[in-house]
Amino acid sequence: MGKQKSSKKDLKPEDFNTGKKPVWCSGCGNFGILMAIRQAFADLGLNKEEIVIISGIGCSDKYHQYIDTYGFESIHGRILPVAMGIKLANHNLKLIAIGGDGDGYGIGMGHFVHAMRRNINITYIVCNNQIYGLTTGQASPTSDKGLITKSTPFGNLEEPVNPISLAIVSGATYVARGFAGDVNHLKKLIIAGIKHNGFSLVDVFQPCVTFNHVNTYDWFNKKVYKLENNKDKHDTKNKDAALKKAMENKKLPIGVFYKKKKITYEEEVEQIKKKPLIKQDISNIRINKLMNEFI
Ligand SMILES: Cc1ncc(C[n+]2csc(CCOP(=O)(O)OP(=O)(O)O)c2C)c(N)n1
Repeated sequence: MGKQKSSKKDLKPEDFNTGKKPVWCSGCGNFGILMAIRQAFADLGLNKEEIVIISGIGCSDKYHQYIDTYGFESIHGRILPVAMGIKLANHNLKLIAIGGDGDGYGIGMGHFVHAMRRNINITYIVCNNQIYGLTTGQASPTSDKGLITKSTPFGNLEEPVNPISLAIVSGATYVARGFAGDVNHLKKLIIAGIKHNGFSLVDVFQPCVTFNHVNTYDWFNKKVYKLENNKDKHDTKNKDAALKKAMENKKLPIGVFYKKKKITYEEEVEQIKKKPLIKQDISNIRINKLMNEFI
């Protein structure tokens, strides 16, 4: 945890650069997402000290190494429990959880659903390349049916998870999808997600140039369209309309699908709703008694 250097305001995107050279393959969609996140932090006027980036394990779980804020590298599939713990200890912090589709929609799927139904105020950015990148190209939960990968040499037999519809029905109160090839649009989605008071999901189409030769930049460029530019004027408050849009698969909508105002988990927890836990005097709590009981 922790390597932040400055408390000055009006930081520029490059001020969030740790100076470490990303290890991603050239052309990786993660570069676009990295740019969008740094720009979003700068546009929001955030200070390094108020942000914590939580990652898991995967190619898309290295953002804390390249963005100069607080950061914590957890384990594969456990991004959200760690993020929730930090949020409950100090809910004044901005919690940005970032990881891959394998991490979040595979091994971490249970945590994903429960974090959303709690509506805890965390922004979760999922770099969705439809493949396990770091482990060199196995099928992931969002791989299309029929996709040939190292683990599915005769074509993937399984239907993909639809994270957008899952998030809408599970209680997420801000559900958006971006594309790593449209950094400016993605930045706006991330800004709105961070400003939103509640659980926000930003699923991002992120081409893996090394292991996924189907869902490429060209493939996405031909398929994606922006919900906000569409002539049928999508209403982000309408859950049924959001689900209908989420189910589209000939063309792929990007933008905000669904947004709702709702009290957050941390605003409802009696013990912390007035003051973050770390600001409270706990000197009268006899920790030894507890320790003796449990250890
Ligand atoms: C508990 C556990 N299971 C499996 C692994 C092996 N593992 C590391 S990364 C990864 C998948 C990475 O895919 P994804 O989360 O989609 O991220 P990407 O690398 O594509 O960005 C797996 C299975 C692990 N590190 N820990």
